Amino acid sequence: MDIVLYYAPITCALAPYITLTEANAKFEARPLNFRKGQHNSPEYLKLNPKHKVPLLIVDGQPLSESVAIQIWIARNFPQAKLLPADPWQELKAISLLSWCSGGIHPFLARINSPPRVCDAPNADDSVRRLAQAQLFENFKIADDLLAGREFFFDHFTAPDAHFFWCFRRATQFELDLSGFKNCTAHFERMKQRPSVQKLLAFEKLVQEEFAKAA
Ligand SMILES: N[C@@H](CCC(=O)N[C@@H](CS)C(=O)NCC(=O)O)C(=O)O
Repeated sequence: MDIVLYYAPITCALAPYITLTEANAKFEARPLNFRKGQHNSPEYLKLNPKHKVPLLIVDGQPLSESVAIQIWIARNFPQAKLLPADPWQELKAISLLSWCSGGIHPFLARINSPPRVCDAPNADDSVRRLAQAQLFENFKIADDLLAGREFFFDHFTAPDAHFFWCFRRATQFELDLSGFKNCTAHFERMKQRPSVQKLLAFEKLVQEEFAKAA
């Protein structure tokens, strides 16, 4: 099986990089340089007209959307137990993945780039303030879910990787995250995992390459 992951530093494509690594999958991570608009190139748009990462190519067939990608990885590498075995718990994990992708990520995107959602003059601060309030409401829910636990389930699963990305993205903005003690502990725990360390080393390398090419 030939697996390619289109990836860009900082982005939510970090999450499938982590789970593919946890699964011990042989895959090629193909970095896209967003600053150079590589995600909008005609070649990439043929693969993903939504011009987004992550994108998984399996034996030449593209699969977009984090949730589907995570389920594909979990199904194809069952030994990694990336989703809980119990059917109900598995659905709870898919629910968490959907929440990260559709319920948390959009607020991070708004904080990162207010003009993408509002072009009224001088609206940036207001967009950021509202997005932060909704982000924090979601982080409070995650903080409660993580109380007294190492992971969302009884072992590391795909939602841990996706939520790790969400929280990490929030740490890159000037936000006071000190109220989310369990999320912070989860974040620190995740950083210790060999898969995450491999990802962070890869990200650094890619960023250095991009800086040279700037
Ligand atoms: N719903 C998608 C969202 C993916 C997404 O928004 N990716 C961002 C990076 S975090 C991206 O590629 N943005 C580039 C663009 O919108 O042009 C998923 O969960 O996979």
